[in-house]
Amino acid sequence: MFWNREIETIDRTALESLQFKKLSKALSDAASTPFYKKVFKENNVDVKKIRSLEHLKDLPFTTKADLRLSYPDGMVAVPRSEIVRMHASSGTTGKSTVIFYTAQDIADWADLIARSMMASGTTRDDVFQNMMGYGLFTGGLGLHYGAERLGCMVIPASSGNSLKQIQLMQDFHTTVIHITPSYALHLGDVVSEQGVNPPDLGVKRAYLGAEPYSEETRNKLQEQWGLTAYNSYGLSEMNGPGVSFECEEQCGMHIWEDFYIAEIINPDTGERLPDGEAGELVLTHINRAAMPIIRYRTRDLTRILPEPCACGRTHRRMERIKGRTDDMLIVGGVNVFPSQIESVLMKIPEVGNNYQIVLDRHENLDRLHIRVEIYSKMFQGDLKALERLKKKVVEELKALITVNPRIEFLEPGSLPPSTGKAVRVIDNRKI
Ligand code: DLL
Repeated sequence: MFWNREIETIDRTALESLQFKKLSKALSDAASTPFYKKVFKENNVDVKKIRSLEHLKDLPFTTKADLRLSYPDGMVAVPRSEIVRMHASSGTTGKSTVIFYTAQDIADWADLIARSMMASGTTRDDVFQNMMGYGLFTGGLGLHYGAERLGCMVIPASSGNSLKQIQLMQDFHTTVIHITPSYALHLGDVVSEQGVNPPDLGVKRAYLGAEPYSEETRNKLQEQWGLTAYNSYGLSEMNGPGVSFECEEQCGMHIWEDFYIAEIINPDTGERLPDGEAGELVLTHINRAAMPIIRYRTRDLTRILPEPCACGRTHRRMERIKGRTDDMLIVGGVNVFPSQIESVLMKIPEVGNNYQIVLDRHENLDRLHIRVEIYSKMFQGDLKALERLKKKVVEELKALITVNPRIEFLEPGSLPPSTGKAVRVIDNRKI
């Protein structure tokens, strides 16, 4: 199903010339902002000399630190009176980063989300329960406006308050949900505790995003809830959700290339990599009047899949995010991504829905400690069964990450539940 067949299936040559037209406008808008005026001058960039998409790679990157430096409005390209909304990222370290939108930017974003949701079959007949936080975070309002644009009935539930969520699902026959994967795992458990079988709620489709998760977690959630789950990727700096979305094929997320120019770079050297190679995603927003951002280093690691998709859309897809350049753990010299640990845990049926990775240093040696909730029935059996399970978890983890972890089994509900973005890693080594 297409929201805008013409743009979604546009041929690549036409798409590239549209991208170039929009890029030229974004660059001249950017050049009018205090931040880019300075950066372009320092780097001898004359935006008028950028005559093809290829030249983009000669421009400097923009980083999260740059956004902080230009806080609050050093990257704004329109008069204050044209701005109708701002969002901000959570900013766990330092100042948060603020993003601004004109009325047209908000309308365009809503249209993009409507396109994204329809790509997996959501229509005006659906009841859409939005369980992402409303407020400065983009997850709530971002999909809200898009779902309304599509014509769904929207339940602006926001995150948390699980019993209320379940009641809303039951009373209003929710068919589509938007939720972080960690909250979906937790909510599924709460539904079962209420004596309800999650598939009986009748939810058909889930949009999962805002945090990294593995294919195994998707499979687990699909089974637990009896629904089809689609991956959705975005970041505040690029509007929020809607940068890329999965279609009905569920095999990678279409990057909406009429809004964003995507590049993959080697995170160490900054050099651009060809399609198919894994590296850091760099995005240029070419469709936001209030705040153009050029070559933004997302820190997210992925690959671009250039092969055509069976759905007929010509916008290239990106693979599930493998991790962030800054969430890679180095344990005793070995690089470990939390997503690797999750992929092992979530395919073991006895393992429950929550886990935590704790790193310590003892006598100068790194120790990886994984605290895992397992289903209560495992604690009712004999100790030997628990030992066997522990051995299995350790062996499977060791085979993938080559580090020997210490595993601690916990009863369900022992770890703090997540209602938004989960905090999975506790690194005590820095202290
Ligand atoms: O999380 C926007 C969003 C909301 C996306 C709802 C999808 C759904 P930020 O708070 O700025 O924005 O965080 C952005 O979250 O750079 C990724 O590291 C991570 N992230 C977002 N979506 C995914 C995903 C929103 N599907 C940061 N898979 C990004 C993995 C994701 N990581």
